[in-house]
Amino acid sequence: MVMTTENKRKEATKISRRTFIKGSGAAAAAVTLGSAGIVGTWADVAEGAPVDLTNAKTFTSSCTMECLHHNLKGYVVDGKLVKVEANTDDPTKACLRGLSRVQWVNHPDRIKMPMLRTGEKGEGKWKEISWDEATDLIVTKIKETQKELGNQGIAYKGGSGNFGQLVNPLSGAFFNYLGGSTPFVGSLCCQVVTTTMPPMLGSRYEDTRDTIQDSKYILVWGTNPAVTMQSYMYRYMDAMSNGARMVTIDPRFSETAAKSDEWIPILPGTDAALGLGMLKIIIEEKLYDLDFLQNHSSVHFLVDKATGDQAKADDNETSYLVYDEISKSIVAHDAKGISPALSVANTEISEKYTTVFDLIYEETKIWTPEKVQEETDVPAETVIRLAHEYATIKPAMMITNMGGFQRTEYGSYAVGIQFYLSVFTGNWGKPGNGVCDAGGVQTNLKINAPIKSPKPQGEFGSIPSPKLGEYLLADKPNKIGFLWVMTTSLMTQFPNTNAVKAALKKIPFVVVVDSLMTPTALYADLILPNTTVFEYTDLLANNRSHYVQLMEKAVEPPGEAKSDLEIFTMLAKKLGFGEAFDKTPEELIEVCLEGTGITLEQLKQGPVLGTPDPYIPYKDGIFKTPTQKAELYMPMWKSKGFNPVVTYIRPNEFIHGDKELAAKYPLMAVQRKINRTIHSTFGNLPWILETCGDKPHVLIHSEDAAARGINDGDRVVAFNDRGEHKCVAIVKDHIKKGIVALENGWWEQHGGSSSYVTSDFVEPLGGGHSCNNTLVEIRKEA
Ligand SMILES: Nc1nc2c(c(=O)[nH]1)N[C@H]1C(S)=C(S)[C@@H](COP(=O)(O)OP(=O)(O)OC[C@H]3O[C@@H](n4cnc5c(=O)[nH]c(N)nc54)[C@H](O)[C@@H]3O)O[C@H]1N2
Ligand SMILES: Nc1nc2c(c(=O)[nH]1)N[C@H]1C(S)=C(S)[C@@H](COP(=O)(O)OP(=O)(O)OC[C@H]3O[C@@H](n4cnc5c(=O)[nH]c(N)nc54)[C@H](O)[C@@H]3O)O[C@H]1N2
Ligand code: SF4
Ligand SMILES: [Mo]
Repeated sequence: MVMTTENKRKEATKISRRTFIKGSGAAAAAVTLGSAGIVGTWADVAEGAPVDLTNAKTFTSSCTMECLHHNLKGYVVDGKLVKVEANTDDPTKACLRGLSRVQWVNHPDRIKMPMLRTGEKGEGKWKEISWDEATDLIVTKIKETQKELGNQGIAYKGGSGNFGQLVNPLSGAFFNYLGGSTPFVGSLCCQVVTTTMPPMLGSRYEDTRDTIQDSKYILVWGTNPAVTMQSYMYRYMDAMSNGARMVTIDPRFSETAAKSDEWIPILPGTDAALGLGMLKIIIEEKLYDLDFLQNHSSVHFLVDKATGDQAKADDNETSYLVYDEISKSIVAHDAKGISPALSVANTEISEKYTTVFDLIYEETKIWTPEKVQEETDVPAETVIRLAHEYATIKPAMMITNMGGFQRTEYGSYAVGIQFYLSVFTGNWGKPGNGVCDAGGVQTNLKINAPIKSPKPQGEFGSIPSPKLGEYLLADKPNKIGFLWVMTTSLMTQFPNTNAVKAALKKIPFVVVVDSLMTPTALYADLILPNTTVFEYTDLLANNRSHYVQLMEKAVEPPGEAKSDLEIFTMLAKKLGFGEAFDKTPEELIEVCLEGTGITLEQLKQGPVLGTPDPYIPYKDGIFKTPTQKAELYMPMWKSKGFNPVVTYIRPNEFIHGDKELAAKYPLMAVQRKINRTIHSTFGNLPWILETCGDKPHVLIHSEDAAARGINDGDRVVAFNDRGEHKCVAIVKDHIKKGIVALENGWWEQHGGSSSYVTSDFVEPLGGGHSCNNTLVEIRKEA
C-alpha cells in the first residue's frame, strides 16, 4: 500500500496536500467539461460575486455515482457549502459535473420532508408528512404486503447513484433482515462483462488506465473515453505524442473517434463477427503469440467430442487433459516437460477429442474479410489491416470500459472475442497492453460489507432487470405489493419506459428515496428526502477509482433530509432489528476497512491508494482463474444451450434481422452517454442546464434526414411499438447512414428518456441489456 499519490504528472507540479490546504483560500480550480470546452475558474462560474474563502473550513468527499469517483474538496462558510473543487491530490481531476455538486447541495428544489402522494400517480400532488408518520406507514405497508403476498411481494431496486459503502450495501442487509424479497437480476450496465470476464480471466474490474500512455496501439472498441472516462484522455494523447496509433470502432464518429488516427464505423451488434474475422487472419497467418498461448491460455485443453465438455485430468477445476506432442500421449496440462498440441486434428486421438483451439478456429473459418464486410459494413481491406496492426504493433491495448458494443443482443460474444484477440496476441501483463475494463480498489482490497446480511428465508423467483416494467406489470414471477427504489432512476434508465411507468402506477406502494424530484420520484407513493455528498459521512472504495476515500460530512442537510443509513436505522428499530443498524457511520466504516490495512485515521489525512502503482492486470500473464490461464472455453454458455466458444449470432432487432420490424422501423438506434449527465444524475443543475442545454438530441445522417424532410435543429420524434422519444435533430454525417444516436439520461421534465424506445430484450448468455439493438423510425414533430 502506498500512501502518497504517485502520479508522474502531479510530481511534476509539486503540489503536496499540505501546501494545497494552506494555500487553498487563493487557489482556483480549472474546470473543464469535455468537448463543450468550458474552461474557467470559480470566480467565472459562481452565482453572482466570488465568495470570500479566507475563513472557509474545508472538507473532502467523493463524487459517488458510476463514474470515476473523483476526490472533491468542499468549502464551508457559515455552515453553507459555498464551493466544490477538484482535490489536487487526485491524479485526475473532477469535471464540471462534480463541481456542480455545490448546486445540488444548495438546490432550491431539494426535497426536505417525506412527501405523501395526494393526487394520481405521476400528477405531482403531495403533502408533507413527518418522519414518524412516514416510517409508521412504511412499516404498515410492509406488514400488509407480507400478510397478503409473503416476502415475495416485497422488492427493492438499487442502482448506480451512489457507490458508497453505507448506501446500497445496507439495502441487501435490511431486506434480508425482513426475511428476503424478490430480487432483480442483472445490471443494465455491464452484465455481460460480469458474466464473461471472471470465468475467462478470473476477475473483473481490471483496468489498464495507469499505462495507457505506454501503449503503441490503442484500439478503442465500442466505447467513448473522451466523454465517459474524460479525465484520463490526456494519457491517450500522451501515447499518441509518443507515436502510438489510435483506432476507434464505433457506428458514430464519436468524440474519441475525432481524436483517433482512424474511425471504423460498424453496424451495431456485429462486433463479434468483426472480431472472428480478425482472429481468422491472426490464426491463418500465424500472427499469434505461440509462447503466450502455450503458457498462459487454455487453447490446448482437450474437448471430448461426445459430450462437448473439456476433458479434466481430475475432479477439480485446476487440471485438464492435453495432447503432448513429444510423448504422443494424453497428459495433464500441468505435467512437466511437455509440449501440448494446439490442434489434434491430424493425430490418432482426433476421433475422440478436439481442442479449444480447434473449436475456436472452426468458428472463425466462415469469417473471410468479404463475409465480415457483408455483415458488419467494415470494408474487407480494413478488417485485414486491423488484424495485422493489432497483432503486430506492441504493446497493444484494447479499450472497452463497459462500452456500448456489449449492450447488444449477444453482447457476451462481443466481450469474449475481444478477450480472445488479446490472449492470442499475448497482449496481457505488461505496461501498455491488456483490455481496459472499469476498475478500482475492489480488485485488490477486500472491503467488507458494513452490516452482515442474514440469509433470506424461503424461495424467491427473480425479475431480469431489462424486463422490470414487463415483469412487474404481468405479476411475474409473482405480484409485487411494495417496491423500494433507491440510487436508481427507473423512469430514465430502464428500457421500455411506458411499461415501467405503468408498473409504477400499478404497484400498490412505491417508496422512492432521493434528494430531488426526479422523474422516478414523480411516480412514487411516498418520497423520502435523502442527503447528498457533503451532507453525510461515508467510505468510497469501489470499482471505479484506485483510491480509498473518506466522504466527510461538511454541512447539515436541508429540512429533514436523511442519509440512507439513518432511514434504514429508523425503520429497523420499528421492525425489531434496530441494534443491527443503530451504528455510527464511523463504526461501520471501521467494519468495512477491517483486514485491509487501511485505517479511518489514515483516511482522515487524505485518499489512500488502494492498488499497486502502476496497476498492471494479470501481471506477467498470470490470470486469476483456477488454472491461472485464460480459459477461453465457457461451460456456462454451454449450460445455457449456446456455443461454449465465441460465435456470432445476428441480432433480431436489427436491419438485417426481423424483416417485418426492419421494414416498419428502418433506423438502427444506438445510445450514447453525454457530457451533461452521468445517466440521469446532475440533469437539473443550473450550470449543467446553462452549458449543455435542456433538450435531448438525435444524431442523424444527412441522407436519412433528407428522406424524412428533417433539417438540422428540427424537433423530431423517434418512435417504435414501445413508445416515443422527443428530441432535436442534429443533421451531420458523423454517423453511418441508417443509424441514429440517441442520448442517455434525459428527465421526464425535459421531454423524457430515450429508454421509451430502447429494446428490453434480455441478452440470453449473460442476462444483459440490449439497448443498442433498437429499431426506430423518425418523423418531424407535428
Ligand atoms: N459523461 C458520462 N460519462 C460516463 C457515464 C455517463 O452517463 N456520462 N456513464 C458511465 C458508465 S456507468 C458507463 S457503463 C460508461 C460507458 O461508457 P461508454 O461505453 O463510452 O458509453 P456509451 O456512450 O454508452 O457507448 C460508447 C459508444 O458505443 C457506441 N456503440 C453503440 N452500440 C455499439 C455497437 O454495437 N458496437 C460498437 N462498436 N459501438 C457501439 C456508441 O455509438 C457510443 O459512442 O461510461 C461511464 N462514464
Ligand atoms: N436508454 C439508456 N438506458 C441506459 C443506458 C443508456 O446508455 N441508455 N445505460 C445503462 C447504464 S450503463 C447504466 S450504469 C444505468 C444507470 O442507471 P441508474 O443506476 O438508474 O443511474 P442514474 O440515472 O444516475 O440514477 C441514480 C439515482 O440515484 C440517486 N442517488 C444519488 N445518490 C444517492 C444516495 O446516496 N441515496 C439514494 N437513495 N439515491 C441516490 C440520484 O439522485 C439518481 O436519481 O443505466 C442504463 N440504462
Ligand atoms: S462526474 Fe465523473 S468525471 Fe465528473 S467529477 Fe464526478 S466522478 Fe469525476
Ligand atoms: Mo454503466
